[in-house]
Amino acid sequence: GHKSCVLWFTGLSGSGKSTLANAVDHMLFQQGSQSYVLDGDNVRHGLNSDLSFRDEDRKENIRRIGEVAKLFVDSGQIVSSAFISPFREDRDLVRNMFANEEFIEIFLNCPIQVCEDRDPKGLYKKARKGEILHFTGISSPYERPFYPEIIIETNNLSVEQSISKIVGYLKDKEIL
Ligand code: GGZ
Repeated sequence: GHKSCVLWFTGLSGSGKSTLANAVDHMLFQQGSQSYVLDGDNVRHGLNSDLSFRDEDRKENIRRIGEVAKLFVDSGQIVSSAFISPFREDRDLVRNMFANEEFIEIFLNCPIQVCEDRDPKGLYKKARKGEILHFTGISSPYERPFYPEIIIETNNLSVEQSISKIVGYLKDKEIL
């Protein structure tokens, strides 16, 4: 058994949000917990396909994701959400949709140079050339959280170590 909650991953493109969200999801499945991942693949391309990367659209993106996460939490699941969610105000708006213990903000703290070196989709390169506008960290801001529940330095920790840190937190809070 487990308590339902949101694991709200936030960080730059290439900081490891999708990788960790999927790894946590897999681990939760293995140990019999109900869980689900919300990420660009299933939300940005579907429900939010009308939204761009302008500030106002990112705000609406995050608001809708918060509402969807709430539905999943109400249905008893552990939701892992993997979006840049660059604005503090928008993340706090989502935080306030939930009870205190239900919203767990996980800041993937990774230097932009490291994300840019990884550049799995070549997006940083395009952004530097001005081929992608409003790119987070280059031509659009990222506001780091002041008080995240968990901070993970993804350039210093392996996926396994990162998962252990998250699981440790969840057990500590008696969510798992
Ligand atoms: C940032 C962008 C942009 C711009 C496309 N800025 O690394 P990715 O490719 O797979 O993840 C990024 C994803 C960001 O979408 P989010 O919904 O997470 O952003 S937000 O929370 O700010 O609404 C990146 C790709 O989309 N991408 N254009 N301009 N990332």
